[in-house]
Amino acid sequence: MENCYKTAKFITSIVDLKDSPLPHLEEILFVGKSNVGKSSLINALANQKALAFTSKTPGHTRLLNYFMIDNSFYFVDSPGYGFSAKKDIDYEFYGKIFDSYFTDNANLKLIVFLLDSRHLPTQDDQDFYIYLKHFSYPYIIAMTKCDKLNQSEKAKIYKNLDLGLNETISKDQVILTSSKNKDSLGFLKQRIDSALRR
Ligand SMILES: Nc1nc2c(ncn2[C@@H]2O[C@H](COP(=O)(O)OP(=O)(O)OP(=O)(O)O)[C@@H](O)[C@H]2O)c(=O)[nH]1
Ligand SMILES: [Mg+2]
Repeated sequence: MENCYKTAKFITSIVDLKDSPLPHLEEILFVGKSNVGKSSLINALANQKALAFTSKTPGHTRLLNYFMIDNSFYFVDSPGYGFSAKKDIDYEFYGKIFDSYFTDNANLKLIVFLLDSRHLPTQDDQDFYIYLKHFSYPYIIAMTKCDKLNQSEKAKIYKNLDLGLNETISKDQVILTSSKNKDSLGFLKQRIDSALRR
């Protein structure tokens, strides 16, 4: 199974969907809490070290960053929520960016919603999950940093996955990933490819 894409190139950064790059192509969005590993996952899937900038300090990515993959579609990296201690500032900032991005975005084929596998979902995670479900785009949940878990911790992930809606999240909505251990990325790539019907 191929784990990575072949080519990847940074295209542009935007804050409003009306500025999305030409040509308009299908898009895969990566969202999740600050520091959860969005940029790292993009790099790992694209088999590059520093395509999307990663950082130990949360709040690194502040715009929607478009990367063209295999000359045929875009990965979109996004700013992580839960960074500012002042929630109202956070809500205004993310509200503007994501409301525009999620409104009538016909090119958005899949949302990859990232959660840190080492922790229970936070209030911010639950709030964002509920918000993104309003828009009814297809999504999957990628648990990140699974290289840090042992087998029994991995098995518990499904049980502990409370995203605040009292719903049962089916196992095939959830993919265990690690940007360090790329073996796990084949399944995610498969899901992305089928969302793009490639
Ligand atoms: N062990 C391990 N560390 C990871 C993994 N993915 C990311 N990290 C580390 O987590 C930190 C944050 O990673 P980023 O990819 O910058 O996170 P981000 O979600 O893009 O963060 P923001 O842009 O601030 O929202 C970095 O120190 C990464 O090296 C992983 O799969 N395993
Ligand atoms: Mg980032």
